[in-house]
Amino acid sequence: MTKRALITGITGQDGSYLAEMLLGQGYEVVGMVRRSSTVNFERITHLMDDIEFAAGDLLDQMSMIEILRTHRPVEVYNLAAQSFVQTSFGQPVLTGETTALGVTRLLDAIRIVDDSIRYYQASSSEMFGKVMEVPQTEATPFHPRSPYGVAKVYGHWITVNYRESYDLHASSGILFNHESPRRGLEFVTRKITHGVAQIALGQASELRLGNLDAKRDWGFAGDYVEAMWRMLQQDTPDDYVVCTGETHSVREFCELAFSRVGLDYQDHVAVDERYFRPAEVDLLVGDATKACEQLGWTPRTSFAQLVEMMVESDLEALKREHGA
Ligand code: NAP
Ligand code: F7E
Repeated sequence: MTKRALITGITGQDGSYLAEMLLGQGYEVVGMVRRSSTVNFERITHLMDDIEFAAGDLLDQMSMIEILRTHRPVEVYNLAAQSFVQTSFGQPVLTGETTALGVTRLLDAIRIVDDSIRYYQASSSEMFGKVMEVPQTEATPFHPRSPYGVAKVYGHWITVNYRESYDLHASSGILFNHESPRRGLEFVTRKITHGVAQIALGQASELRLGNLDAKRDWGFAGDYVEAMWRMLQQDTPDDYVVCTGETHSVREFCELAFSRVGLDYQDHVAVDERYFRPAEVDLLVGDATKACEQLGWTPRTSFAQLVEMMVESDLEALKREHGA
């Protein structure tokens, strides 16, 4: 029988890769989208004929109850969030409403409409924040460093709570940073690769960044959505760290990205305090042993391959745009 999955956040980076993967497996995919004054479907243009869209918002519980009643999914992937850490300092209440309370609204909608639905929560390595141990595992205590991180801790624990209170098949993936050519331009990796492409093509000369010493465990989003799906195929719901186990600084990312086009990052990168955060997460590096052993999941894309893929994609896109 064909399985139907609901994805919230389908217009986002991960939503687009997950939709592709599920459609490839024969799923019917329903994507929840919120109203906006302009269309925002760039990442899923190639899937428009295959996805069914449903209007809803994490801020509006009735809209989600209605979607569940109408579309009757067997799996729900909650990827929607205010996901940019920097913005969460400027809009902490909106971030809490969406990224924290939005999770309760959706879990409650599931409990009311059909408690047999399997649920995936997009938890985050930002919950580890000021890290209590290296590397971070499912057992590492949380110490978030931003309103976004705090909201994700709430979303994580309410998912655990609904699993324990109402026996929901609800799992959390504690995903470390994952990137792709579809990453939003405000995130550091894409900002760098887009900037490198502009500089290489003579469209810019400088790239202004914040803290170059922050270290992240960066993987490829296309690999990570597979882990989400695997979690919901388990008999028992659980929480899993998903990461590469390698960490690199923003500076290293710059070095490699600029070197792909034969340039030295030191000639083009300027540090700009506007991009510093009130509290920083200095180092993230995870241990995905549990996901590897229980889900049979491992990342396939290396750091160097990821950087190359993103630089190449931005170069191609800018050349197309400018008719080169
Ligand atoms: P993203 O590109 O920023 O996408 C976020 C999605 O959420 C978009 O589709 C956005 O819709 C939607 N959204 C925002 N507010 C909403 C609301 N009130 N109601 C309904 N939809 C709303 O994020 P991503 O990188 O794909 O990440 C997916 C999820 O994983 C997020 O929950 C993120 O916090 C989490 N996460 C990401 C990473 C990572 O490294 N990428 C790591 C750990 C966890 P619009 O297009 O309309 O704005
Ligand atoms: O920053 C530093 C910045 O914004 C990474 C989200 O997907 O992953 C993401 O959150 C690091 C930080 O991602 C700039 O200070 C330096 O230390 O790319 P980012 P993030 O904050 O790690 C987690 C796992 C999520 O869950 C989030 O949703 O890079 N950095 N200079 C900069 N960052 C940005 N954005 N811009 C700069 O110019």
